[in-house]
Amino acid sequence: MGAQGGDSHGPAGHHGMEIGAPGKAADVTRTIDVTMHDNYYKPEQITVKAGETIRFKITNKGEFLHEFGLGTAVMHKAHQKEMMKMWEHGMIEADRINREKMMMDHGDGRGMKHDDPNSILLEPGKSGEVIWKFSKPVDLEFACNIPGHYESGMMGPIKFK
Ligand SMILES: [Cu+2]
Repeated sequence: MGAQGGDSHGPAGHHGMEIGAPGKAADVTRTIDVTMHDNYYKPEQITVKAGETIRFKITNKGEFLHEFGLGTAVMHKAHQKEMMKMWEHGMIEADRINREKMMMDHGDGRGMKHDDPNSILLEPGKSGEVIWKFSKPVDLEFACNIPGHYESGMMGPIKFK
């Protein structure tokens, strides 16, 4: 899939401050359990307050590899392109992370390791957590950017109270 690149994004690609920041465990005021299935989440939407730090406890109850990522629709779109590359390189497969390939240098100098603090990638049966401090209200979504999953509905809105 080679959509035309080089569009009108402009130089500033970092939305970090808008969407909040990685949270500290000591600041967590609330835990939200999220389960991942093929291909949807429970709950279907999440409500937060500006300024609160939440621990998302994520469990993959599906049979496929899934991601829980926080971001704007634009960020998810960009991440989907990265995930497609990881898929093409065999770094991620339908039901597993290929750690050997994940560790290999793909020659483009920028490791494609999946280690963003706003996202977690989990194999079937695995659990993990993302701790996030939300700042101001923005249009946020939690989403799975594994090829085909977002399109099939594996995403939900984060609403601000
Ligand atoms: Cu998924």
